[in-house]
Amino acid sequence: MSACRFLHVTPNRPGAIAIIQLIGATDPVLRELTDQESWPIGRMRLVNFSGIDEGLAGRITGDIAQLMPHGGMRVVQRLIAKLLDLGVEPADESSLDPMEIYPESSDRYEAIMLSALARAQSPLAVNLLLDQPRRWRPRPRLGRPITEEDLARSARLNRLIDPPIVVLAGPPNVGKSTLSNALLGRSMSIAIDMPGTTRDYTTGRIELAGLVVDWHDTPGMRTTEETIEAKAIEIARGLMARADFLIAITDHEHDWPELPRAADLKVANKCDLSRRKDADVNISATTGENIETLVSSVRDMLVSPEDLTHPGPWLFDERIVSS
Ligand SMILES: Nc1nc2c(ncn2[C@@H]2O[C@H](COP(=O)(O)OP(=O)(O)OP(=O)(O)O)[C@@H](O)[C@H]2O)c(=O)[nH]1
Ligand SMILES: [Mg+2]
Repeated sequence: MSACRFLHVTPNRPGAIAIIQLIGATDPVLRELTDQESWPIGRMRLVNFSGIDEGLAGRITGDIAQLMPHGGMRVVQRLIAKLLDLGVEPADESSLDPMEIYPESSDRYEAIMLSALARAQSPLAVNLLLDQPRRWRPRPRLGRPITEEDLARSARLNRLIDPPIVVLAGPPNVGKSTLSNALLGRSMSIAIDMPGTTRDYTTGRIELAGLVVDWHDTPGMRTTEETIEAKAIEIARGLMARADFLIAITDHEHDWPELPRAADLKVANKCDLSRRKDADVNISATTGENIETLVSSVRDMLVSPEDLTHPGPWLFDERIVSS
């Protein structure tokens, strides 16, 4: 059965239905997995996947089949474990023709779009990606060369597919972890009234008004004798330097932090106690005041409303150009 490979084509997060594509000699795998003997091409049927879940399965072409279990992470993990047990190896998506992975698509433009849709992390990517085949098909639409402006806009829009890195940096005790926890809606890092509470940086993937980002809380920037904390601050500085978006945060009692590069946004926390005039936005992580404004500012600066509504083509995958 080694001639068959699998590819999980729906995004790697919970959904209603997951799709796992089988490529190659699918027939024996389908038989083994479902206890159903005959697999005519073009017929989907309800099956039991080895007691793991009930779902749809069928052969789309001679060498492509689809398994559609429920989209819970656990079900998908167990089904993939079963496939590995059966000797079905994961396929390397980049080595496959998109039409092979998405045989239901009407052309290569649509197939490449579907592969981006499966990888895209941000809800805001969906409608924009769905419209891309229409924008890229040579006739009658894209009757012009790709411009520098298209490329720059595309690089920004790609943040809808690969989450950008957002880093929060500031002195100890100004409320970095409280803000991070409020945004995450769960306890990501320990926030207490003691400078130096966060000693290593913690990360969480969060959605900011439709844009998914990798959010990094960092330890308060200070000079310290403690080796581990000093090391953590050093690592955090490296992260700040390569962040897609750097937020400087302070409060009325502290200065702005010295950062390895200019901050993209200056946030003053604890506005319930006192405000700062030299901040771009005053917030309170504990009362929630202006948190929505902060969220939409970061979103708009990373992926602007102009980019989202621009009618031009989005170069979301190199392969779309040579289609
Ligand atoms: N009044 C008020 N207190 C806040 C606010 N945000 C955080 N605090 C308090 O400030 C203290 C420090 O908060 P943390 O979130 O731990 O601060 P931090 O910046 O992560 O601190 P380190 O990890 O030590 O760098 C806690 O007692 C919080 O409850 C706010 O908006 N208003
Ligand atoms: Mg902290």
